[in-house]
Amino acid sequence: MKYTLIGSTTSPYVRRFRIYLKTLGCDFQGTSVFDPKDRAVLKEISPILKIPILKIHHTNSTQYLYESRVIFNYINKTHFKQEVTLQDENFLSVIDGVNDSLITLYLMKLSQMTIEEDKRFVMAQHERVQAGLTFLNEEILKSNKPVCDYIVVSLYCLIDWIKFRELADLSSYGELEKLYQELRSQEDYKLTDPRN
Ligand SMILES: N[C@@H](CCC(=O)N[C@@H](CS)C(=O)NCC(=O)O)C(=O)O
Repeated sequence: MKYTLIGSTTSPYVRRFRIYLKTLGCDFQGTSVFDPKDRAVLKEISPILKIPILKIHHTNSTQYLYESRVIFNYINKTHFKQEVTLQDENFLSVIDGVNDSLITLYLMKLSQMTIEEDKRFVMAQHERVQAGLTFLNEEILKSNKPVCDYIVVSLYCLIDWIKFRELADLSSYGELEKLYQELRSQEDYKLTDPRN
């Protein structure tokens, strides 16, 4: 099976798959959710206009798959067949929850909306980020690290994206920092650094 990953080089969700799909020889097609021309093309292939999108090249047809978790489940079931424990599932839900809230806050900032405001919606995002990062940090402290490769990659991409966009203060999450330092010299992470 041949695949093309569609996404941007700065998205933490897309970065996961640039790493996770590497051994499958997946092509990469760059796009930007902010560029009007790219958005028009994106709309043709995905009504939800979110990246990543996986293009699956079947023998006589192509198919597009949306949503990182769906893409992960499909790839793991089809190729890697790694066990995903219930603890891993929770890890991934928390990583995605924190990621989604930070993307929301980042998009608000780009839209010149204030994210320090005492509004319920904004406060809920900050609360989720803080509770989520605390959960991840404490689980790792208890040696409950994620087992499945994709989830480790997802966690690294989240931490590095927070640092890259300066979206949260990570100084009180020592275990996350330790994990980040342990992994950051790996070739795959260096090659997909969003700063390049
Ligand atoms: N639930 C989606 C989230 C992906 C996501 O939020 N991607 C961002 C880029 S990092 C995006 O496409 N944002 C555009 C938008 O929200 O309009 C997934 O897991 O794939």
